[in-house]
Amino acid sequence: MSDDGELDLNSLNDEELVQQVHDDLYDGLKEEVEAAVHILLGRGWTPYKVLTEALVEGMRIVGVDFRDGILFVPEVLLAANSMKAGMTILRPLLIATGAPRQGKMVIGTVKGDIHDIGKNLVGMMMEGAGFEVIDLGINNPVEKYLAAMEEHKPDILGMSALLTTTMPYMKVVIDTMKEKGMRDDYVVLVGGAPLNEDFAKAIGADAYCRDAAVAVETAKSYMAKKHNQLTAN
Ligand code: B1M
Repeated sequence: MSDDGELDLNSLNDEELVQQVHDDLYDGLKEEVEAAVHILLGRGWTPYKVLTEALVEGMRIVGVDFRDGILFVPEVLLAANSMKAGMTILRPLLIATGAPRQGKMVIGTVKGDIHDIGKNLVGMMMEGAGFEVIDLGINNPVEKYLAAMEEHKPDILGMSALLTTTMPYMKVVIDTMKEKGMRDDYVVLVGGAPLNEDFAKAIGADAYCRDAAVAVETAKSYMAKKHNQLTAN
């Protein structure tokens, strides 16, 4: 504690500081979260370690208490804004890896759903792995996905859904792609907390991605397959 009673984040060891980030995220203290992210980076933590151990884990705890009715939407919004502020610091570091160009992805959260933290994280990690990412934001109707595919000609379409009520909309998008005869022109990757492999298979997606790291690995392996097919022809 400093003389004015404020907690000096620098005085905490790494473990205490990460615990403090979880608490500050929970309390929606954006500036404290930002300060701690800078401190951890200054101590040599990789951006990915800060992201997963401090921010994502903090948000997981928020999610548990949201589910249990201990936290409500306004508090969770503050926590989400603090998380986003931390991610804003990490983004340029995560994307500046100099990875060779891999391919292009259009990604967006489906219609009716405004959750975007996971999608943003996937976008950041994909950029870091060398993908060009076109982020359509939240609440996307099928028309918006189709228009973006037409305009940007990506290799991959990524869709995110965090609600059991919005995840079926992914099938609407895939079915429309089939109707238009364009399904096989794209790799469709889906993700979001309520999804699983079986669901992805049932709706006709190419793969379910449990988290951002899996999304990157899955996208890379599809790009390698595509490359091999092109060179074989
Ligand atoms: Co919402 N919410 N929320 N929420 N919210 C959940 C999802 C919920 C599980 C909470 C709970 O009850 N435990 C629950 C859904 C229940 C269900 O459907 N089964 C829920 C609910 C009910 C709601 C509202 C309906 C609440 C209400 O109004 N009464 C409402 C709905 C609004 C809407 O969308 N129409 C609502 C609103 C909100 C806030 C606005 C307050 C806020 C969102 C702020 C924002 O995103 N800008 C919010 C938040 C923050 C959450 C929780 C707490 C955290 C989500 C998050 O950001 N996680 C969440 C609880 C939870 O998920 N356990 C919850 C961190 C993030 C890094 O993880 O998003 O899972 P995640 O992303 C991961 C993977 O899933 C994967 O990779 C990411 C990174 O590793 N992934 C992909 C995600 N998308 C991918 C796409 C890909 C690949 C991988 O494409 C290739």
